[in-house]
Parts: sequence; C-alpha cells; structure tokens
Amino acid sequence: MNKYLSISAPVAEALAQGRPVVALESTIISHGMPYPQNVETALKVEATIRGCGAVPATVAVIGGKLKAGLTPEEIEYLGKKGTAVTKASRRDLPVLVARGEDGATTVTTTMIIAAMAGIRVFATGGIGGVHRGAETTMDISADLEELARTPVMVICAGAKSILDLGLTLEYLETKGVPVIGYGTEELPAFYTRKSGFRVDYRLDTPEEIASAFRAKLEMGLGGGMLVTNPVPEEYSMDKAVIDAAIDQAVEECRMKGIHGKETTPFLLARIKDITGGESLEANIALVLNNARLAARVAACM
Ligand code: PSU
Ligand code: MN
Repeated sequence: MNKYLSISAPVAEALAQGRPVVALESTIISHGMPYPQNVETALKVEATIRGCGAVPATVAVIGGKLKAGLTPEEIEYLGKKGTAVTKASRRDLPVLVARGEDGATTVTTTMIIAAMAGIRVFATGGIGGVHRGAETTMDISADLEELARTPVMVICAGAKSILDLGLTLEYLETKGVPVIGYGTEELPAFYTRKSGFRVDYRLDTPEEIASAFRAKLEMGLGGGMLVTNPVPEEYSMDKAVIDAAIDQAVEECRMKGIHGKETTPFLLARIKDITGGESLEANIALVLNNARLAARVAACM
C-alpha cells in the first residue's frame, strides 16, 4: 500500500473481509451545500449506507494524508471549514500532499483514492462535465477524464444542466465510458428525472449493474462506469423553475468572469439561493437515494 494512503479501521476491516464498501466524496460537503446541512447530510448518507449493510468510506485529504474513511469529527471539520478547504482535483494532489494540507475531494480525486484503497463503488450527487460554452472556454471537468481511466463505478443523479449534457455524453462516448440508466432510458438531469438525452443502456437491478461492471473490470478495459439514478419522483423539481434558475446562475457567472475551479461551486451556490430551500431538499433526497443504490450494488460486487 502506498505511504500516502490512510484507510480507516472500519473500512480496512470491511475490505479485508470482502464486505461491501461505498466511497463518498467530500467536495459535496465543503463546496456543495451550506453548513450545517452539509454535515447533517454527510452523516445521514453514511448512516443510510450502514442501514443497507455496507460500510461508508468518505474520502478527503487531511493533513496531507489521502483518507478513505473519516470520523464524524473529521466530517464536521471539513463541513465547518467549507469553501476554505481546497477543492482538490487530480492536479492538486501533489502539492497538497507534499505540504501536508487539507483537500476536499471531487469525483475525480475520490475515484483516485477509492481505487488506491480497493473500493469499486462510489455514490455522489452530480458529476462535473462539459460546461456550456466549452467550445471557447475549454472548461471540461477532470471528472470525465477520470471516468475514462480509473476503475471505479460512480453512481449519481445525472448531471445538472449547468453543463452541456449533449457534449458531456459525446465526451464520455469518445472516452469509452458506459452511461447506465437505473430503471430509465433517459439521462436524468439531477433536479429532474428527464433531460431529453438517452443513456447508453437501461439496467433495472443492482445485480445487472454489478455484473456489467465486473465484466468491464475482468476484461481489463480500464476506466469506470457512470450509473445515473433519477431523483425520486416526489422530490423532482419543476423543470421551468430549475431551468430559469440555472440560466440566471450561468449568466451571472459569465458576467462576473468567474472561471476555472470556481465555476461549479459558484453555480451550485447561486442555484440554491435563487430557488430557496427547494433545490437543497431535492439535492439531499437524491444523494440518499444514490447511497441506497450504491450499497445494494456494492453488495452484489
Ligand atoms: N456537480 C454537482 N454537485 C457537486 C459537484 C458537481 O452537481 O458537488 C462537485 C463534485 O465534487 C464534482 C466537482 O466532482 O464539483 C466538479 O468540479 P469541476 O466542474 O470544477 O470539475
Ligand atoms: Mn472546470
């Protein structure tokens, strides 16, 4: 095992015994939701995974250590520090680790650390993708490149239309990443169950999802798999309301000249403010829903 990696005792024990483990990211805690809902949600997601018979491994960089499995105190620490914690993508790991600093892991770095630890299933809310206007800004999330190279399954609620969903799917196709719809032929758009775009394959059970990913691993194809799980019907938002909020947030982002790694956190925070609590409630519900599916898939792996 590499000297930078630190696996918590419960996670190490579960892995040694071949019990199901589900990785969770920490940028959603520090940058994706406000305090204290971020900490409450993170702890609730962990409890949900335990309730489904799996072991949660929330991932972060703390004091320069790549951690798989956090204590509730460490989750509280990251949640309280919020956006003061570095949002850590692949390019950030070398300097953060060398300096012994903290970092909140995105989908990209959570996949990297999960793979190092031997964890195959990861649940989150939404992934990064090809941003609107990427044909001039070249703003394409490192999450897509990581899905192309690192063998971890990511279970999410699709992607927000802060992104160009059509271009995001094109990119994933080019990179050979299977996009699966859980019980749906249509790509969910995070806050809504529909996007107007099709997934590559509809799979209806955790067993089918696990066996497709096992086949991918055993063939040595490399890279991950994206499983999209629609937000539960009762929490899905009105499309016109959320689209208007997203359009406004994207326009404000452009006017303010925000770019690079600040873009996604800015958009997430603005959407939450514009729509009041409704988008936050949907966000929490869909993360819990993804955690349940991930625990069931992990049990089949
Ligand atoms: N999209 C969401 N919620 C999130 C993120 C994206 O709907 O919390 C976070 C995830 O951590 C994701 C990261 O990996 O933002 C992508 O950032 P960027 O677009 O800068 O690559
Ligand atoms: Mn970006």
